[in-house]
Amino acid sequence: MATASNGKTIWFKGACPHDCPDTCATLTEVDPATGRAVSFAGDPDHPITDGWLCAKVRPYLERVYAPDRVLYPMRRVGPKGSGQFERISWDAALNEIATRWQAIIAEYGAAAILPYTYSGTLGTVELNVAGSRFWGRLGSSMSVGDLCSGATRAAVTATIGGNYGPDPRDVLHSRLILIWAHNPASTNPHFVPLMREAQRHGAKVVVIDPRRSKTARSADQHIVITPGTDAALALGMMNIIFSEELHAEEWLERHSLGWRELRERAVEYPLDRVSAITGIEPDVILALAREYATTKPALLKVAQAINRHVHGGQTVRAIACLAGVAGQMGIRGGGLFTSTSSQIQFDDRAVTRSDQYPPYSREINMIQLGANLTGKVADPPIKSIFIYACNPVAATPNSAQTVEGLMREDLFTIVHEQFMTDTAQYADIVLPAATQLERVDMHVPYGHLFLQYNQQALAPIGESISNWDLMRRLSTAMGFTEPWLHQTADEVIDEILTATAKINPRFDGVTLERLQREGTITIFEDGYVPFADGVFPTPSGKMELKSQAFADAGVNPLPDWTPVAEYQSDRPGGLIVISAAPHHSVTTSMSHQPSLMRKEGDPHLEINPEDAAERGIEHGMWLWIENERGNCLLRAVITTDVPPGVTICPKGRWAKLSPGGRTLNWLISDKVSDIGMQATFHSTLIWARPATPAELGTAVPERDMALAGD
Ligand SMILES: Nc1nc2c(c(=O)[nH]1)N[C@H]1C(S)=C(S)[C@@H](COP(=O)(O)OP(=O)(O)OC[C@H]3O[C@@H](n4cnc5c(=O)[nH]c(N)nc54)[C@H](O)[C@@H]3O)O[C@H]1N2
Ligand SMILES: Nc1nc2c(c(=O)[nH]1)N[C@H]1C(S)=C(S)[C@@H](COP(=O)(O)OP(=O)(O)OC[C@H]3O[C@@H](n4cnc5c(=O)[nH]c(N)nc54)[C@H](O)[C@@H]3O)O[C@H]1N2
Ligand code: SF4
Ligand SMILES: [Mo]
Repeated sequence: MATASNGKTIWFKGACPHDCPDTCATLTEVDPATGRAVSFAGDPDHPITDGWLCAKVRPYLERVYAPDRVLYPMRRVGPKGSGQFERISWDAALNEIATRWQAIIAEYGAAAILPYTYSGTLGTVELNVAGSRFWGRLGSSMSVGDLCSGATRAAVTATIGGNYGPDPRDVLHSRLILIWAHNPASTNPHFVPLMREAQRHGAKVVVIDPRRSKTARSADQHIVITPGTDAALALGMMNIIFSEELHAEEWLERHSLGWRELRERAVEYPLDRVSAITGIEPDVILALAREYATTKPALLKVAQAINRHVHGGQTVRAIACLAGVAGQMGIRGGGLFTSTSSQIQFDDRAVTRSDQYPPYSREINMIQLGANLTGKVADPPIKSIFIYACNPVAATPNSAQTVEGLMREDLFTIVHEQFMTDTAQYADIVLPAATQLERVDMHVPYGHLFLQYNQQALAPIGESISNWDLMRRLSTAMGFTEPWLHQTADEVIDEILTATAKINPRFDGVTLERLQREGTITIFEDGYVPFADGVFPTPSGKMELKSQAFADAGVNPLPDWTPVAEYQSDRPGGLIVISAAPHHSVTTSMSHQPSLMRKEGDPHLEINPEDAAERGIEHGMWLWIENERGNCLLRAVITTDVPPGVTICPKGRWAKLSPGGRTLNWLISDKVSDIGMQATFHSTLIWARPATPAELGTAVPERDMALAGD
């Protein structure tokens, strides 16, 4: 499997597992004498990775060999949350889990057990297979809802049939690139060189974002918009396009549903109204609408930020519809690019083996974890939670309630982790998790169209174990003997590829053996453009501008705009806070890695000089940030990168490494979006002022860490 190079070291092909659209192809160099990885790099032969990795993952070996990795099973010995653990054997850990679970099942049924996982890894085996088969067999409750992209998925599925995005390299054919609520310079880095090349060849790059992001800084035009008003902008643009007859009438007539009704809806968004809502000058909106409708091809690239609002579903729908109205769908270099994750679809039954067990006993909304653990869910109550590949204390809304729930004496909490995170701290049993170099997996990217394999480069370090191997061990401990609970990762991949080839001709000849040999497999031919034939995988086969799916869900079938209620607070002095992606970590993964956090600086709040002056805030000061849900301490970064009234607090800090022991997620509500059961992080208002000495107390240790931008 491995490629020998100079006889001394061996290279292994892998895939970056993190939640990032780039799914980079990696190369790990291992010294066979010691079995240690000695270098880690991007694959130069991969068309998107192009031989380089982002700043976050370049030091991956630091993570693999970190002195603070969790390497052995541990049992809590101190009070809950105290972080006091003793090492135990795997046999003891599995025995305790099986015994406790059997007792819970006997008294309450398996629905009292809740698996909780999210995006620590995006591998098919480690996320999707490990997240379904064992739990289905156990008959546990299942977490539903989404921290990331639920409203987007609901909106694009209703409109165009799924997450069908183009090959990112097709941006080289674009003449206009509209980057809407997206910061690829941090969050989709391998798209950026492609976009720059298009820009050098004359394409214009426009960024619509409340803040001057890294991406906005090098755009040709940055349009500053009031957060949560994007649906009004999209509808206003459609109104201009329709009224000036710049819409693609012939295409709409043949390939869409409901364009005349949408035209009526758009009339409700005249220029003056849209300008007042969005804070954008009328002539800027007018020029943008005309330019977008008349420049072909124009790529509309949107990520997840706008779906993390209370009306996220309608907002994404409005933007998606705009691409159809302007006649940009189905053309190379044009189209809508939210995600490519639906492009490569496996036979789902082969992944989950859902034909082998009854439907999950109960669905539990994962966004409201704290509420569910503290009584919202009662019949039966959640008696045990099994958390893996995620860090809900730091990444899920309403952290105070999450902690309250995890402190319950009668809750049996197991956390499978690589590090002693804010969440692992509250476990009764901690189990050691393998990293990507220590396991096999297969990856479907959400930002390009290649299928990737991840070879195992290293033996698991310490007594760590992959997610799927853990499910196999749990199956044995629970006495489950079905073969589909005991296959190796490669056997699982083989089964999935074989089953998929029978239903999807693109998988002809895509075998495990080929995947292992080549590492990266091309599933789509050069020149493939989604919807080039005007056919959409929606119920009508058309682009659904009027959506029955939304109507069925009790949401307006035509896109519309609704103000964010929380922004309309009667209490003066509120500031909108957006927890955008940090440059040096992926949410809370890596937020404890010293080399990366030195670059990220102290947990901070970017605030406009006007807002700072009004509140007596000086650059570098520690601030008391609060709202009715909670509070935390952040350092002030005064910058004109954010407009008055809007602040940025990069997401993903660890509470236990933050002064005061809390993060912004103590202030985030667990409300869900209009559709798609999505968390609404960005629909948040906060109040900020200098922290008093009493509030700071001893919270800020004697150190002077760098501040972002210093
Ligand atoms: N305030 C605010 N909060 C947010 C957001 C926001 O915009 N604002 N964004 C949200 C978004 S978009 C997302 S996707 C979520 C992400 O939230 P989470 O899914 O919780 O992801 P991470 O915070 O990256 O934590 C992943 C954890 O998994 C561990 N891990 C990695 N690989 C493995 C593995 O293979 N096995 C096991 N057992 N563990 C592993 C890592 O060490 C890490 O601690 O956060 C959300 N949180
Ligand atoms: N470096 C790094 N990369 C990551 C991640 C990370 O944490 N760090 N996280 C990964 C994950 S889990 C995800 S989901 C993706 C997210 O990828 P992105 O969505 O690109 O990242 P964000 O920073 O959340 O949001 C992008 C921009 O949207 C803007 N924005 C917020 N609200 C609004 C609004 O109402 N209107 C408009 N027009 N703009 C708005 C923000 O100011 C921000 O600049 O990135 C992935 N990649
Ligand atoms: S986080 Fe993204 S850009 Fe960085 S190595 Fe992983 S896939 Fe590539
Ligand atoms: Mo995400």
